[in-house]
Amino acid sequence: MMLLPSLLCVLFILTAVESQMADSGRPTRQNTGDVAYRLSRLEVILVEKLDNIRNDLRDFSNRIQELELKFSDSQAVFEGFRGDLNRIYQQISTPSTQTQPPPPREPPSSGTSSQLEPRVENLAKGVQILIAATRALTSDVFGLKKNVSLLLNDTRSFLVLTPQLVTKQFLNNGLLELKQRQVQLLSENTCPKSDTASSTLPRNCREVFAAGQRKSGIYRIHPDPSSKPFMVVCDQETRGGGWTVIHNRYDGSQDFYQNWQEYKHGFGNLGGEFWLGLDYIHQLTGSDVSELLVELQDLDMASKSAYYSAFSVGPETEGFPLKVLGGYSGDAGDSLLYHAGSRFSAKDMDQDGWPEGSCAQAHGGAWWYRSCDMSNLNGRYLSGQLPEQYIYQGMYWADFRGAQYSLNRARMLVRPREQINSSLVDEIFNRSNVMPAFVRGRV
Ligand SMILES: [Ca+2]
Repeated sequence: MMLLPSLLCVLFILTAVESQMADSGRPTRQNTGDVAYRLSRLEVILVEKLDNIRNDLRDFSNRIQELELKFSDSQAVFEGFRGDLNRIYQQISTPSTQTQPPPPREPPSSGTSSQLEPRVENLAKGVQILIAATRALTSDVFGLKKNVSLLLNDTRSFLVLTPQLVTKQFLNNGLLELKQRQVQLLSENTCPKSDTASSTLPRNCREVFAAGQRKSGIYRIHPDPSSKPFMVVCDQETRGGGWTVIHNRYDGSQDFYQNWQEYKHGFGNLGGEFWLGLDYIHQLTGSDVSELLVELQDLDMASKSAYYSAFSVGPETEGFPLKVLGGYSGDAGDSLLYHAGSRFSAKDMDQDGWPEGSCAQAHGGAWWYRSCDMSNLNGRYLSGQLPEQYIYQGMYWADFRGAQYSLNRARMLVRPREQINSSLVDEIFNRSNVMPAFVRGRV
C-alpha cells in the first residue's frame, strides 16, 4: 500500500527532528524557528496523507458498489437464461401432438427437435460465458474487499499514532521544551553566577551611558531584580548624561489630572509627555542615592533649573513619600524643599497635610502636597500668567514666575550619585531639620 511508505517517511522525519533536539548542544533561536517550520511542514504533509487515504477509501467503496450492482445484474440474466432453458427442455421432452394440434402442412415433431438443438447449445455457451464473467467479478470484488480491509487496518493504526504525532499540542510541547532548554543552556553558559538573563540589563541610564550608549533615547533598564525590566527615556547629553527622565511636559497634549493608579504605574508616551510612575521612580531612587534635576522654561523661553544632591521616593506602603531631598543648587529656586517628607497625593488619594480638603483636587494635579504647595509640576497645563482664580493650579514653581504662572516646559531627571560621602549625609540630615513650618498655598 502507498500509505506505509508515507508513514515510514513521516517517522523518519520525526526521528531526525528528535535526533537534532538531542544532539544540539546549544540550540539557537534559528534552530527553534527551523524546527518549528519543519514541524509545521510535517503537520501539513500528514494531513494531506490522511486526506488521500480518505479519498482512496471512498473510491474503493464506490467501485465495490458498482461491481456488486454488475454482479447482481449478471445473476438476473443468468436466472433468465436458466428459465429459458427449462422451458425449452420441457418442450422437447413433451410430445407436441398431445398438448397442441399440429399446424397445417408443418414438418413432423422430430424436425422441430433438430431445429431447437443449436439454440440450446448457443444458450448453454452464453451461460458458460456468464458464469466465467461472474467468477471473474467475484474474484475482483473479493480482491477489492481484501485491499479495503488492509487499508482500513493501516488507517486505524495511523489514526492511533496521529494524536501522538501531529496534534498542535504535540508541536507546542516540542517547541516549549526546545525554548526551555534554550533558556536553560543560555543561563548556564552566559550567567554562571546564577543571575537571571535579564540581570544583564543596565540598572539605570547611568549604566546605559557607561556601557557606551551615548545617544539620548528610549532604553530598557532593570533596576530591581525582583521586578520586571521597563523602558525609560535616557538623557545622555545634559550635564554629563546618564539621566533617567521621570517627568516630561512641554505642550499640554497629555492630561496630567489622573488618579492614583495612573500615578503609581505611569502614563503618557515616552516619546512625548509622560509621568514615569511612582513604582518605577521608587525602584530607581529607593536604594541608590540619586540626584534630581528639575528643568523649567517659561513662555519667554527663559530656562531655569533646580538641582538636588539627593532624592529618594519611598515605597507605596509608606505612601510614596518624598523621603530624601538633598542640597539645592541652581537658578530656579528651591521650591521643592517645602514638600520634603510629604506623602504623594492624587485626586482620589488624599495623603496631604490639609485635613479639611484635598490639595490634589483643589490644585488640579498630583504631588507631594503638604498643605498645600510651593510647586505643582503635575498641575494643569495653562499658558503663562493666570487670572487670580487659577492661582496654584497651573504647572508652577513658586520661586520661578510664582504660583500664578503656568510654565511652558518642565522636566524631572534622576541619576544615581557616583560617590556618596559623609558630607552629603550630613547635608541631607541638616535640611530635614530646616523644613519650613509655615503653611501656604491653600485655596
Ligand atoms: Ca487632605
